[in-house]
Amino acid sequence: MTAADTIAALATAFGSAGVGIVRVSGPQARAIGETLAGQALKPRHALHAHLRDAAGEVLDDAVVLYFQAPHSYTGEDVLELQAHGNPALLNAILRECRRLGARDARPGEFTERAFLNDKLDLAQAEAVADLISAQSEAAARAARRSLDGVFSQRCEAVAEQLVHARVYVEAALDFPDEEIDFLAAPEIRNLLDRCHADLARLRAEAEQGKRLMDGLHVVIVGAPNAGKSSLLNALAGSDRAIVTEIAGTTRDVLRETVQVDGLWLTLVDTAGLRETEDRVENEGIRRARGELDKADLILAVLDDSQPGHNALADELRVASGSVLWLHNKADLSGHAIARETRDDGVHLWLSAKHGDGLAALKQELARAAGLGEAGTGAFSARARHLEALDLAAAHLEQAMGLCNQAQAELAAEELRLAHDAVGSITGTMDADALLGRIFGSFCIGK
Ligand SMILES: Nc1nc2c(ncn2[C@@H]2O[C@H](COP(=O)(O)OP(=O)(O)OP(=O)(O)O)[C@@H](O)[C@H]2O)c(=O)[nH]1
Ligand SMILES: [Mg+2]
Repeated sequence: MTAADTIAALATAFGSAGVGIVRVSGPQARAIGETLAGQALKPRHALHAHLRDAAGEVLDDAVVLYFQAPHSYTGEDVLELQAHGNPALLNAILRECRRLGARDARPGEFTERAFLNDKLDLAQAEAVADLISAQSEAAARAARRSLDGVFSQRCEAVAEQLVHARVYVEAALDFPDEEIDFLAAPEIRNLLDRCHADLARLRAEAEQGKRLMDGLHVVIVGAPNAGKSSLLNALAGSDRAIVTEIAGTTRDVLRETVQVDGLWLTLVDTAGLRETEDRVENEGIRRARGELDKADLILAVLDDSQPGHNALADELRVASGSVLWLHNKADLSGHAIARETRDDGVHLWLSAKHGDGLAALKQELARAAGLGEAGTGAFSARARHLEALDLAAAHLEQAMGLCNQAQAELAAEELRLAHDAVGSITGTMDADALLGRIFGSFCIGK
């Protein structure tokens, strides 16, 4: 399907650069290119030509590429003009494209056309935007995997199971006398159980993928003087926070965005938790506790040279994020740099001041952020996908209960809704309502 109108936009970032690319897609793309270049275009040939305006003035010399429908990014005729990366010049080329019949593309419109022409499904189209905006190599790789269809295939596998279940339950409707036997059969139970487990696994992986895209929100808490600010500085690789031997040095919440081994982390340093009469410090402590709920991961810092009751353990029992226990000042306590898994989570011994054990900490951070052991396997995902998977799981659970009660008609409806929810991720179902929301967040020219 080719749209009636032809769109044009700058495909490279706006600003001075060696090369700037104007992209054109639609039925007039070829004619526009041939007029500007003054010669015929062959598909997939790099033509070096002078681009001229209506008066015959040379705008620039450029490499002109023409991709014939459907073998192009959008599935339509596409023209790429690779000119010098000067904003004024590129604007002039765009003006000529408009004069020759193109209109300015809306944000994400090229990718929207690719979706409409079945070049990409919806999750892949979103992965294009995620790839462009990925803040780290790990995130970019995950987006690349989603763009390659890894996430979509996983969704389709679950959708396939739901189709089987639907067929089975709908068949039960056709044999009302045997409905109860149908729904109580082990086949359908096993099928629904398997589907439920697969959905849960996919949800967990998608959440990791989302975390990888968003970066990890890490909150550092602990008693005064435990070495929280020292830890922030060690991870940031520079003295961002004030460190002194005085307990109660940090009084406000300090946020630093740092990249650790290719991962983006928002590190939040907080005031040491303790009972105090100091009003300013108390406000800092109140804010520190407020940060806990927003954490993907809590770094609970203990002073290993000051053993005693771990008051932090009581404090963190209420917090939602997962906790990593850091026994700091191992250089003073003499404890070996080590890692232990205990009931309350992973414990690491380290020295923020001297940098010992930091490598192991970075590994734990990578794991928490969604990177596998070898840093592979993850795919990118978004909040929208998680919502859809949650919705699918809720409907599936309803259906499972209804099957147990031999309510075939209601179970069939719940399975349809679960199927719809999974389908909304790749856009095989109910896609139209989502288009505006998804493509509206793209940059123009993509
Ligand atoms: N020997 C040793 N000293 C450390 C280590 N980490 C921090 N310190 C020292 O402990 C003192 C307190 O460090 P900070 O990083 O300011 O501690 P904090 O937890 O931020 O303290 P508050 O902001 O007061 O809550 C400083 O004198 C640091 O140099 C460590 O691993 N080994
Ligand atoms: Mg501090």
